[in-house]
Amino acid sequence: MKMVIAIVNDSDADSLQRNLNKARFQTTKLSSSGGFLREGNTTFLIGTEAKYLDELIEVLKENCEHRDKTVPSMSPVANTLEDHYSFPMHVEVGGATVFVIDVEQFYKI
Ligand code: 2BA
Repeated sequence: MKMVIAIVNDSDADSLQRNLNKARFQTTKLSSSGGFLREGNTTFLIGTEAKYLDELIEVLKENCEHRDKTVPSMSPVANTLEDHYSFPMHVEVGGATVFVIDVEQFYKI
């Protein structure tokens, strides 16, 4: 069994959850925020049998868009990072940041 941790843009979270459910993946959705931009994002925990992993990755690819973000020079994020970066700064966020972990044991008690 695998545990997939997927960090996605808030704007993609609802349609992703709908399509994961439609494909019969069980999910837990957590509110999270990125350490760099300090904006809200959404983290999905998805436990699945290893044989369904490719299908799951496809659903993530289909539902998570890449987005360009600009960190303006007046942003609080910029103010805390200005020693190391020049602003305004462009970063590409997502589609999804995905970690796949082997599950040693799984219980529903
Ligand atoms: P944030 O930490 O807010 O990062 C947003 C985007 O800013 C990142 O997009 C990346 O393009 C850029 N970025 C992050 N750290 C940077 C740095 N030190 N210097 C320059 N640019 C930087 P993504 O890579 O697509 O990440 C989207 C979100 O996924 C992240 O939001 C974070 O919440 C999560 N994430 C990404 N990699 C991670 C990792 N290795 N471990 C834990 N969470 C991660």
